[in-house]
Amino acid sequence: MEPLIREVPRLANVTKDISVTTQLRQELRSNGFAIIRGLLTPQEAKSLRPVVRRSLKANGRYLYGGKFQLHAMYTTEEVARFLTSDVILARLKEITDPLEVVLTGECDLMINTTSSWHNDVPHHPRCKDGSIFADDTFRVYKIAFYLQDQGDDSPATLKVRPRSHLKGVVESLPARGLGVKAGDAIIFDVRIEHAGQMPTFVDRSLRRFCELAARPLHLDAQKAFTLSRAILRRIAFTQDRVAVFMTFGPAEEQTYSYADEGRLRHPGTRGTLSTEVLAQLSRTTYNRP
Ligand SMILES: O=C(O)CCC(=O)C(=O)O
Repeated sequence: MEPLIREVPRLANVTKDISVTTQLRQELRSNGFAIIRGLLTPQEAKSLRPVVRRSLKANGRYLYGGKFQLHAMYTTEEVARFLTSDVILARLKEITDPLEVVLTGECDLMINTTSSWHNDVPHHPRCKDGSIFADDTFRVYKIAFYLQDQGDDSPATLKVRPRSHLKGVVESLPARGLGVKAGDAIIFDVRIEHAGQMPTFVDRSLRRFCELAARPLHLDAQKAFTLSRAILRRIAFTQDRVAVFMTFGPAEEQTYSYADEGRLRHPGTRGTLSTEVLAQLSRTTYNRP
């Protein structure tokens, strides 16, 4: 199979400029997010889009006006190859260094879902007393690849409240849109408040209508919402919003317990992967002994 992403010898891709790495880590620690520009070439990002679409078509769930798939790297060979490629892992290792990088196994694909403000730790036991937000040693991150250009002011752009990873849910913190080009990667602390594409008035009305109409007609309301929204998007020539997300952290207890929590909530799914990819996943993904 033709690789989606350049084959780079292990460690050859580590950034030569130590100040770039230091800045990346500082931004993550203090702001709770950072952008790595051009991690993928535009061609690589373009080749990934049909892979994500196919995977979502075969496996995804209708949700929030789009489709969403959990644990995609366990079902889709090309996604697993891409996310565990040396190009990606070497950059993640720069963040977790001197510890090895560990993938938690959370890996989501999405197309056209709508969103609201949230963080990714509401179910974590240390979220209830807020102690997770006071812990500056906590380093669990998500890497997000949006596979189309999204300008700073576009409704499609990921929005974050910088520094909220250390404060919890704080609506008064100003939000910032993270404009990206296809191929850029956004890394964010799983504690940060963030939001994807907000539903418009039309989305909210359509959703309400689908919920009301679905019950008597014995339809799946989420599916009806997604499909009717897809028709509206097509009429308006709106480009699909496609993304890949993966969670990682340093090889230490904080990452392992975050992974355990995730597995309790979403027990894993497994597809048919090649022996080579399975071996790569078991080398890089956390497995509680
Ligand atoms: O749809 C988006 O861009 C937001 C994704 C998100 O909130 C998440 O992955 O936690």
